[in-house]
Amino acid sequence: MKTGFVALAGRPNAGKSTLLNRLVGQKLAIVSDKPQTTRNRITGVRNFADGQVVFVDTPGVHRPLHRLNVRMVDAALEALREVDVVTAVVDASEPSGAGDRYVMDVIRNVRQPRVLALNKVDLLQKEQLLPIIERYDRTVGFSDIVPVSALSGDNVDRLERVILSLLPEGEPLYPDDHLTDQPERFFVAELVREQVLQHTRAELPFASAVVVDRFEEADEKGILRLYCTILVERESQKAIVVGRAGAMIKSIGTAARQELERFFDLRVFLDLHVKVRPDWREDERALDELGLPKARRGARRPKR
Ligand SMILES: Nc1nc2c(ncn2[C@@H]2O[C@H](COP(=O)(O)OP(=O)(O)OP(=O)(O)O)[C@@H](O)[C@H]2O)c(=O)[nH]1
Ligand SMILES: [Mg+2]
Repeated sequence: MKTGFVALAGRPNAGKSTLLNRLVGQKLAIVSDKPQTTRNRITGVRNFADGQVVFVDTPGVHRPLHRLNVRMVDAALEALREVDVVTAVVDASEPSGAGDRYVMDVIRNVRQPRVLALNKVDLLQKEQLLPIIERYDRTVGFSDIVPVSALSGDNVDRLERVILSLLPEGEPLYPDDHLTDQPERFFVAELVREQVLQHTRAELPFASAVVVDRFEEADEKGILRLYCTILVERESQKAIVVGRAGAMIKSIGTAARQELERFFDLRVFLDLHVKVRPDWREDERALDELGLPKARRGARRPKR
């Protein structure tokens, strides 16, 4: 049996979370077309006939302008030190620039075997692919480079075989029904935040966060009751999230409730509030309360 931890790392918006969900076969990480969607490490376990892989989705590596983003990038860099195999995820449909070079400098310096998942190949012509593969092969050097589409699932099975071949031998780390390390509350907050991201534009997606105030287990009618607060930084942002006569918060709530019902396979009552917490992105205490990972410099790999 092969077993171990595999990080999915790369720039914001490369498709890491889409790939995690595809690899695990379940929606564990929220996805959006805006960068910096993922703020925490998210684990997802996949069992194969010949092994068990703990995939670790990470926040996109970018130049951090707020304390929130410092924590996000730290969490990603730390994950790279803890895993057995690093999978760099690149959006092959985007021209490579300074951000890409920065990430590749980080990847070049990891000690573990590294694989490149060239993602979004559904947006490319076949003949565009070869020069990209050659460039990464020449400039970074990978054990393997696998073109994939996380969206369609195309070639993801090949990526899985490559990753398994690079993992150490060992017994499974988790029982085979263990899917993730994140608690249920985490998924509640994330699924609500996903709808905030989908319904808003410009600064708002970056300036909002979700706190679960109360999580009431399903009652005898089978209804799960969830009470959440959406944090924003300014009154003007609150006005947008609430919307005219509450129209926006209502449609965020309806969409989030449907996602939550699918996730928990239960009927859900969802209560949403909007609260202004000025500059929460710079506020270490707020970030702690939101469960954003504290930088643990020099942390060791997870216990086995
Ligand atoms: N066409 C296409 N789009 C994709 C593919 N994979 C992801 N996307 C889209 O790319 C966008 C970003 O996807 P995410 O999975 O959120 O990207 P991420 O790397 O996790 O982003 P951060 O969490 O912000 O770092 C979404 O709109 C996805 O639907 C793919 O293979 N093909
Ligand atoms: Mg993500």
